Amino acid sequence: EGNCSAPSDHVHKEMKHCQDQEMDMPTGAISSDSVYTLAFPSISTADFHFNLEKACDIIVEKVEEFVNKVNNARLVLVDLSHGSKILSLVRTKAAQKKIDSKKFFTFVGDITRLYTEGGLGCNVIANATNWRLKPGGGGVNAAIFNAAGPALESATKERAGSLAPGKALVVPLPSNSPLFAKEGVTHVIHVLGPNMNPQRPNYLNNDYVKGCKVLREAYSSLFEGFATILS
Ligand code: AR6
Repeated sequence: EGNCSAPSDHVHKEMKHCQDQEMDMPTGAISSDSVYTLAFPSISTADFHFNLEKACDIIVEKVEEFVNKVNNARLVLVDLSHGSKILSLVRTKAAQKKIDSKKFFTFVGDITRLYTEGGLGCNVIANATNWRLKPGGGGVNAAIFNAAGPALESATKERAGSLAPGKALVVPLPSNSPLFAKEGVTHVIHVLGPNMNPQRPNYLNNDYVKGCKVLREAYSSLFEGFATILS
């Protein structure tokens, strides 16, 4: 078994700019016409300490809403390890809800190396960021800003100086960014989730009524942002 929980025919290049690779695809794979792919991490569930079961319910609810609306796109929830609790919770719940596994699946890997290390072409990736939209700080935010180089920092700054919890910001990646050149990523969507970590700004003090509302809003903003790229 590979590192992908999706059928193996999905682990192929299906992006517009990779159409010359079409013949690599096994029969039965999605027609490679234009399957836009958004890879996203589980927002708020590591450094921001958000409850995993609650996050899982929200992820699957929002994914289901999105995949029912859109045809030429798919969503991939990514985490670093095979032992990822959130991936296994979401996989189980998505299967229960019979979500189409061509339109949504989970994947183990570094979100900055999905194509070069995992063979998964993703043209858009989401970042679980901080309110200042600043590089560093650990987690997926540090990894993405690092891999994308200074081009992402300046492209982000041009668009916004900060982000409110629940909001997302779509940033087209300049073609001189290594993440564009090597991985084929054309856009990064920064998302700020709810924070349940007392050491971080906008701490919600365990208020999960507010927290769940903000996390729902965060995924809505993320998927709406992705939809603007599709249209
Ligand atoms: N590739 C894929 N998934 C990753 C990677 C990676 N390279 N790195 C982490 N994850 P987190 P948050 C997973 O903590 O909880 C930052 O410092 C990780 O296992 O990155 O929203 C920001 O600046 C987890 O499943 O984000 C903010 O201040 C998920 O990504 C704060 O952390 C999110 O973990 C945001 O905290």
